[in-house]
Amino acid sequence: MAEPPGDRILVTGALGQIGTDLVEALRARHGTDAVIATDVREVPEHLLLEDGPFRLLSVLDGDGMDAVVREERVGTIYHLAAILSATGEKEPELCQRVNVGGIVCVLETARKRGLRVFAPSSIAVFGPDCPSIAPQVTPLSPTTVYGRTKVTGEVMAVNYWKQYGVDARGIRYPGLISWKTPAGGGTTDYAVEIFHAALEKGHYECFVSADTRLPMMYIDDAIRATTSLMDAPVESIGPARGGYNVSGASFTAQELADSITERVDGFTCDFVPDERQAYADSWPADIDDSVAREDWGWKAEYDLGRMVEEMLDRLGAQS
Ligand code: NAD
Ligand code: AKB
Repeated sequence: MAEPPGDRILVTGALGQIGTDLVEALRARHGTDAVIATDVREVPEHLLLEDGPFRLLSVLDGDGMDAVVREERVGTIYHLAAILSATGEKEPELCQRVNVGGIVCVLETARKRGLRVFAPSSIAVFGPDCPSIAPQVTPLSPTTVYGRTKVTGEVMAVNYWKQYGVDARGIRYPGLISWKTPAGGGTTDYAVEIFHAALEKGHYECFVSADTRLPMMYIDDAIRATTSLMDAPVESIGPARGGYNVSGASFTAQELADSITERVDGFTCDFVPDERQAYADSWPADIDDSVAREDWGWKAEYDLGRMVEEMLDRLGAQS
């Protein structure tokens, strides 16, 4: 492996739901200047990423990525740029181009420049044949284009490790619930939208059925999972390195609505499933994360009640 140009961190897709939180967390740990946020679009005014380095960068621009890595003396890439499931089904070619093309660019840059890589996977790698509590090792037969791109990403990460020694690691994130940035075109977006609707309108029309149960996770747990995995010594990382199962909290859309009703007077929720119901139905209800617990000591801290409290407090304080 080549010597990396430096030890700074580059984050792709930094303006998205996870990126806004992850950049802040990485800057708090490593220093503001050590983390270069990048995205294909300019920083919107309401985001305060301007207090640290930001570069416009498409993950499909291999030469551009290589130049930023050298100029900014990067040693690790957190690769978050992607097209999520609901947008991906509407625009399958874009989804494949960005998700598969992006991981190819990142892994190739890492191979040439000796970088470490974090590249998230998703519960969308599972398909209808998966047991309702998804094991770490099971056939991966996703029905969505997005899910198939995530399986490709996992396989490539493992192959680059085995063939070239690129230390690429990933997590199969559940649906993530956060308050700083809106969710970005996925199936699990209802679990974020419902909080905004509850506080702004007292009502939400949920696009999956009341009994839809999916694995979810609060953003603080997701960020801690990410940094814990990247902090773990390489000897502790096993064959699941391309996509570790991590569990947060599993609940139905009705249970989520009920938990908000307990805390927001008069909140009501209707359930009017649309095409996203089919994607949700193809995913497991819960996750077995025993391998992540064993390999790098993973344990979630937020259950449904704690997460709902925190979301309402944070969003309430913002408005
Ligand atoms: P998001 O949609 O909120 O953000 C993605 C970002 O990528 C956006 O800011 C977008 O501008 C950027 N982007 C799109 N095309 C690009 C390109 N060509 N070059 C550079 N940037 C580009 O997504 P997110 O929710 O933050 O997800 C980040 C990662 O985590 C993705 O890989 C996603 O598959 C994975 N993931 C997310 C969730 C979740 O619930 N948020 C769950 C499982 C996995
Ligand atoms: C989506 O719904 O597409 C994402 C995911 C679970 O990967 N939130």
